[in-house]
Amino acid sequence: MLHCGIVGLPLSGKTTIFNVITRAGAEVKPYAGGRTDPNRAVVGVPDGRFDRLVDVHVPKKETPAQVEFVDLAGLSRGAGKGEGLGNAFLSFVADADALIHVIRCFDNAGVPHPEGSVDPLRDLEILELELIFRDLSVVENRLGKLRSKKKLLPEESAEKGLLERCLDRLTGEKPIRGLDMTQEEARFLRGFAFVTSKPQIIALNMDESQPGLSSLPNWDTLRRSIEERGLSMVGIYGRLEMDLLDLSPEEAAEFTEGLSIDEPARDRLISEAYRTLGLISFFTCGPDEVRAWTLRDGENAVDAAGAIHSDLARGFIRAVVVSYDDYTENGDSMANCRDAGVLRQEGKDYRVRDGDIIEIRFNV
Ligand SMILES: Nc1nc2c(ncn2[C@@H]2O[C@H](COP(=O)(O)OP(=O)(O)OP(=O)(O)O)[C@@H](O)[C@H]2O)c(=O)[nH]1
Ligand SMILES: [Mg+2]
Repeated sequence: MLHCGIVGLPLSGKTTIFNVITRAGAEVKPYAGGRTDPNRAVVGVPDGRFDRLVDVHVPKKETPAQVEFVDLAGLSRGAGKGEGLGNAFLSFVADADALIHVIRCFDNAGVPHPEGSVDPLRDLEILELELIFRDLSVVENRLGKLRSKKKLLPEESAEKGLLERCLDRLTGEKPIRGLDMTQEEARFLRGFAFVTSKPQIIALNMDESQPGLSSLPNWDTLRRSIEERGLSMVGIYGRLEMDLLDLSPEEAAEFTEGLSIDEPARDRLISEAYRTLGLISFFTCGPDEVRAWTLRDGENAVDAAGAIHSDLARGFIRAVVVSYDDYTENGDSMANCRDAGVLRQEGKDYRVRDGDIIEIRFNV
């Protein structure tokens, strides 16, 4: 299963936000511990379309799409150069498919800030630089090997050219993420598990005393820096939302009065993570089970069949497909959809779209 790693400086609220997302109840401490083993939990992806399909079909079993979240230990200055426990932490980061970068915006005298003061933009840059240093050491290592060879094979010269472009970006203190490259080059680079090429979401962890993102000091500069990096961001009241998990909706409403919480940050973060991971959902519906299945955006009807069962991919004949909107507009019934002419018979190469409702015809 694809997973999203939660990264950030020590004591930025990573475990708190992990608990908000996963309701796992992991231990939250006011002082950074030397822990390296990450907390992990799988969560159902909130999806109004799925909830509606469950309401309509009242199935015996309901299975939402799932993503795993991993709460990593804090990364400190110097981690990217292998100092302290840097290497151990960074190998967990390298394993993740996408990152949620938690940045501390809350002030809390009881929780020391590793840099001595609250400054979100500085913290963003520190972590980014550590990740850049880590990738730089991977690139330099490999380039060193290629450069010491007397004669390079054609594919090795191509690799050298590509890595030199990565080197240029990294020495310019830019992440590999923004490098202009072909799909083939991107696929090749995946083998290096570069941490600065991973999709990233910025989670700004605020305090109840901060009524919204725009109340943060230097908000305009911070927003511009995040936008320039092409990253999406979510504001979250980490500690407050963790405390809300134990309350009834009425009690929670009282607590959140005056704060800019329209939708819980939990749902937004999970949906954003799902999208950032490049995932889409298709649905299967029946009296036994309503289920959301996960594909990578771009996968086809046979991949959809294979997600359900390898037999369905092996004996694939065709997929019977209707979009979510057409389905709901036609009484949530495949038969009605057929009569209305919105049901489609699709072959192996059909590129599945987010929200498709699918039945696989197969023969084994
Ligand atoms: N005031 C306030 N305190 C918070 C907030 N989020 C987290 N904290 C506190 O900050 C401390 C550290 O929180 P954690 O979630 O453990 O932080 P962490 O980033 O996981 O820390 P390490 O894993 O040790 O690096 C705890 O005492 C939290 O209660 C917040 O939004 N506001
Ligand atoms: Mg933690």
